[in-house]
Amino acid sequence: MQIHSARFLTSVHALGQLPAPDYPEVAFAGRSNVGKSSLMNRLVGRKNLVKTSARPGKTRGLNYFLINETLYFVDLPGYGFARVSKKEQAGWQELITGYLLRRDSLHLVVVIIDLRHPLKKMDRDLIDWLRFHEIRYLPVYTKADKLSKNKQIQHASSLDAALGISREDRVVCSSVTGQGCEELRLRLAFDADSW
Ligand SMILES: Nc1nc2c(ncn2[C@@H]2O[C@H](COP(=O)(O)OP(=O)(O)O)[C@@H](O)[C@H]2O)c(=O)[nH]1
Ligand SMILES: [Mg+2]
Repeated sequence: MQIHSARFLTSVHALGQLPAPDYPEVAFAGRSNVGKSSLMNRLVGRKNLVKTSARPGKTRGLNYFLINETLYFVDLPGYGFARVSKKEQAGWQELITGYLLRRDSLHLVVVIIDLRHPLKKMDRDLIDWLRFHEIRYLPVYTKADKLSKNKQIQHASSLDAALGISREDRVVCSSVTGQGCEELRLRLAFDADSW
């Protein structure tokens, strides 16, 4: 998939505010600070389309980006951020699960996971939940540039084992070097062909 245009459309804070389902959607999910915004920027080749931040947990709504005038990228609020009240967490939990369960135009959830660490409970919970509800997802292991090539291979196979998947089922990438980003674009394009 060659991305030649990308623009911010809207920020959704309630299911009633979702845009008309005119285009297929790829949602991006991951723990706060995992590098979700950076990866989306890298994918679309724009430095700051999606705001990145050293302060985790800032994105609260579902942020819609229109790609090539034919596809939506949806930036989901990062999970696992402790400094948010329980009530507020429950609020966006409801928004996100409602979105993931009911959005018919949602074609794929890209689940971004930090390659440096063993699988976290929240990542496992999300993937178990997506499997249970038969929602298509693609794990992407990011921040690969922080590890040597050998460690990248080791860590990626541990994550594969923890998730019970094989190497064809995921992508290893880095938003800093761009490693894996072309493969990811191809995977999205490959998926788009079947939409
Ligand atoms: N080394 C490295 N740092 C990254 C990478 N992706 C994101 N970061 C850094 O991780 C922090 C969080 O990134 P951000 O994209 O805002 O994460 P988000 O909260 O998941 O959207 C920022 O300081 C980024 O510069 C990556 O692939 N490699
Ligand atoms: Mg972000």
